[in-house]
Amino acid sequence: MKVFYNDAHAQHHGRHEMFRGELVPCFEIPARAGYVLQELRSRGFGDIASAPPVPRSAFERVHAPRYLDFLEHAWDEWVALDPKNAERDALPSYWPIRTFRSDVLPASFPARMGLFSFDAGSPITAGTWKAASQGGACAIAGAQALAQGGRAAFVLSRPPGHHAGHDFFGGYCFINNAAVAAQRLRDDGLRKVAILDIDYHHGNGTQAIFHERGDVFFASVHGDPHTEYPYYLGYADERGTGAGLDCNLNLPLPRGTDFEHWRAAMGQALARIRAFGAEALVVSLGLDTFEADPISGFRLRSTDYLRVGEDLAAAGLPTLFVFEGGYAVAEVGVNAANVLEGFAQKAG
Ligand code: 7XA
Ligand code: ZN
Repeated sequence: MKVFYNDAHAQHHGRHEMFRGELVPCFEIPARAGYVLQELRSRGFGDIASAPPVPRSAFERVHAPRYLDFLEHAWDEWVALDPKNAERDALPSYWPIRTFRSDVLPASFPARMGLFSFDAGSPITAGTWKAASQGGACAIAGAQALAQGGRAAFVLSRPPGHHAGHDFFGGYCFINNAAVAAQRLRDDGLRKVAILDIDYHHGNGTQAIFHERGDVFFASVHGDPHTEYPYYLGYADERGTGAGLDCNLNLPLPRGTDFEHWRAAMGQALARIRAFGAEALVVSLGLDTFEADPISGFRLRSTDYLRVGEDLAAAGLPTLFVFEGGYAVAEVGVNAANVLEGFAQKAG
């Protein structure tokens, strides 16, 4: 299996995020990707390469130009406000909630920071744009590998992507790698593409990007948003709209769900993807479903991830895995590699 490794990922290294009323060290840290890379190497996944940069127009297929402008220059604007800002991350503190305008682009950097975000948990750092845009390039390379006939590929990148929407960041995500890849598969000629999101957290950004489209099916198995982040999207009654009606499937599960019940939900999602007639599958691969994850609440064990990979391979589709969440840092490498190994063994 080809692995597209984002060798710029460590340039995004947030110091703090706002969590339960205080600034705490970030959960989403470079070591996460390091452990996955190390585990893949030790298991003999030999075909690990970086990806060539892509023009920004590749991201404009799913993201708004004014959002990308903001993201690309955010760090310089932040430091221009006060040279001491170079020593601290940029976090938003104001948001245009209902009744405010979002069509106006304020001159104020803090105001634009809030306009283009939905939480205070996603710091922008000196290397955020470099890392996130190179992650998008890896997603494009992964999609191309599939479009050229590959059975499977893995995008090993951070920051993750599935919470990032058409014009906003949040949930540690800036560029939506899974959405960029799915769009690229469509642009390369595939008629129908499915995205299966198995991260603990609902992929609100991905859902929103494709909600009105009938060519990209989005299915997600995740913690019930009544109690779990991102709270405001991910409910079972969200089925898509217009041409996208019934091309969206949310399967929220209660905190504490074990592998047996989680696996049944994933099976339901795969059955719908089959019925949709997808020609390729993009998997938003979050490993924060693991029993020891510090910010999540499902109960999957390390060996369960082998079965996850097998079930995904049994779907028989060209499959692109895209790394998302997973914060039990020491175990995230084993868990990710187990999915890929289970897939590879079953796919033959
Ligand atoms: O899949 N998404 C994540 O893993 C990020 C969840 C962010 C939770 C933020 C809690 N303050
Ligand atoms: Zn997550």
